[in-house]
Amino acid sequence: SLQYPVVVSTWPFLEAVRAAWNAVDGGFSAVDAVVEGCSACEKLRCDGTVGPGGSPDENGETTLDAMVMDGVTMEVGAVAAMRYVPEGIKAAKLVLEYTKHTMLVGDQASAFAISMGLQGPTNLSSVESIEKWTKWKDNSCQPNFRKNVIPRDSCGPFHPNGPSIRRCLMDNELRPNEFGSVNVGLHSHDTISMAVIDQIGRIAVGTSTNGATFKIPGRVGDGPIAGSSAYADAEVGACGATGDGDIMMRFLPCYQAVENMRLGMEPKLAAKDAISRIARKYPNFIGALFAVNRNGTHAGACHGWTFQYCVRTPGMNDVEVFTVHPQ
Ligand code: SD4
Repeated sequence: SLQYPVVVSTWPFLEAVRAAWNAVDGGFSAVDAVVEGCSACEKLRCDGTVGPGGSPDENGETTLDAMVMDGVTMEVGAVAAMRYVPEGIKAAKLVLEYTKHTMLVGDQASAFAISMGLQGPTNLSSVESIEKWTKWKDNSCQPNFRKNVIPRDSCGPFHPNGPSIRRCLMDNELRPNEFGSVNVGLHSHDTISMAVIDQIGRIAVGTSTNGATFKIPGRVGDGPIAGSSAYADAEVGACGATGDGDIMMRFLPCYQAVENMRLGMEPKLAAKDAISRIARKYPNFIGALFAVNRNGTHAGACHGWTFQYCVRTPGMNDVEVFTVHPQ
């Protein structure tokens, strides 16, 4: 039997799911409910890694990556490395709704969002983000390189206006993993990726994140990439992902999971297969995803950490949290 509407989100972002649920239960479209849900997370600064004031880059600056996708029309709107505008998912929605483009980046994304009426320019730093960055640069500051041959001896030297930062670990102090890559800052929860099936079966997905903590300024992860952090096709279902976007975006895991379901796999197997394809090449990667089919059946899969996602369906009194262990 059909279980509409449905809201699914990465991590126990209960308030975000409640906001999306109230919207979709009140008759909002799947796309609009996704925007409501992700906006709630941005306002609450979920986990300190979504929205303004969250995780900073090497220069101590907070930026936003966000994306929204309509699984009926397959339209996508995304913003990447956006500065000075606190509402990432609303900016993404403006790209989807009012332009013929799919993604805008950097300061031009901010300029577009402000020109379309969003609040800004405002500084996206917070007391917490500055403190996080200060601790990092004074202690564990580690360059985001995977080889020891880069002629770069401090964090953030490519940013002309960047603060001058003390020297990071010496090259020979880098601790590459067995694949030669140095892990970037990944905290336990970093991205909201949300899927909504509305009352008439339309499906949409959205994501919002500050991206990888202490990234090289300009780095864009999986967050704004359709098919990677999230994907929706109303004929099939949807997927949302979280984790090491630098690795995950090489595999388009959410596209894979949705295509797996199209070929007949249940959400559980579809999700597991999408994760396994990454793990076979990168046994140390950290990531997770949920998959939900158009009937509202949902499942999760993860690698390298324990994952939680949360769901609200008509049969539930409130949001329920599901825990998934590495396979
Ligand atoms: C990124 N995927 O930018 C995000 C970070 C994340 O859980 O989801 N961490 O790589």
